[in-house]
Amino acid sequence: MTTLFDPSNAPEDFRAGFVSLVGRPNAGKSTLTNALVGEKVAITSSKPQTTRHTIRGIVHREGFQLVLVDTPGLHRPRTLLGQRLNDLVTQTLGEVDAVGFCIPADEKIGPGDRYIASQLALLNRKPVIALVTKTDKVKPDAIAAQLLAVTALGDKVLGPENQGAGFAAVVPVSAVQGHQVEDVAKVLSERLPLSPPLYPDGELTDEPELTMVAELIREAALEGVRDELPHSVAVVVDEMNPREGRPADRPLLDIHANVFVERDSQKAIIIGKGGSRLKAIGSQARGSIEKLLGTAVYLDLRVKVAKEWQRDPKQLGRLGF
Ligand SMILES: Nc1nc2c(ncn2[C@@H]2O[C@H](COP(=O)(O)OP(=O)(O)OP(=O)(O)O)[C@@H](O)[C@H]2O)c(=O)[nH]1
Ligand SMILES: [Mg+2]
Repeated sequence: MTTLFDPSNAPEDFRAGFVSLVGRPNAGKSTLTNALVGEKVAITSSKPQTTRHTIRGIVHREGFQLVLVDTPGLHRPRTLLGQRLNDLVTQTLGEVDAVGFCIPADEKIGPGDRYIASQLALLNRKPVIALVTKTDKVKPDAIAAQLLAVTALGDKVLGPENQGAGFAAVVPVSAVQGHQVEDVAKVLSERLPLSPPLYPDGELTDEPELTMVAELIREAALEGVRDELPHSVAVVVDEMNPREGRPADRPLLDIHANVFVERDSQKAIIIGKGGSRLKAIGSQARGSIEKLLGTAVYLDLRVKVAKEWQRDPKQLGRLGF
């Protein structure tokens, strides 16, 4: 039975709204998004600048619905792509009810964090909650020291002269160990306006399937590559069709996708010796796509060179940026 989405019967004290997660590249925003949503809606990797578009992850809890907006890491841009990603984050910040500022527990606060804090200070009293991520990576005394340092950063940058009173809260969390994740949900929810739910129960993201499939392929391609190569990889799904003539109880989905890199040398790396790396990418991606879609998949991957696409406005457009 399908029930129509009817938000009108929500309790009067129900809260719903948008919270953007921001922070330096690699701070753990997407991992935390997935932990809060309870399913993988955003790809993650140890390479900085993994996320390249805003991703909505919907957190359903009793009494509130939190729409998380995972964003690309804010950084000093070196390419047109980097510039566009930063612009996207700034634009997102204007549209949310509160901001979760992710700062890893295992790295000293740096110029990148101070720059982001100064940008958040411009938001005119929008509540900013600092989230000290990856607490499982350090000892308790280091967590305590980082909480103090983060609080001091907030007091300095979001202090009275900036029309604020520091961070609205500072919460330590480990998304990987699931430690304090619910505390994060609760603290963020307190900043949401009274509102009926915005999405039907059970809807976890508004990412189109095609985008999620392309992202899972990119995630697989990022594994094991180094240096500039992760930044050079882009994936476009050309076709996704049910195979004709399959028995109804054993459907198969044909997916044709292109993996773009910027140079011939990178193409050789992605393909690997005798095609070995491409094969590994394909089988890892196929596994995660099958898990996402719940159906068997035939995945056809091609590797193509799009010269210097990160700097080329025309190519960026073609790749969806
Ligand atoms: N140990 C540990 N590692 C974490 C935790 N959260 C994230 N990581 C790791 O940190 C790396 C970066 O995580 P992401 O979630 O992709 O970071 P991000 O902030 O979304 O990065 P960008 O999209 O590049 O801006 C990955 O290797 C994660 O596995 C955590 O709670 N504990
Ligand atoms: Mg990310």
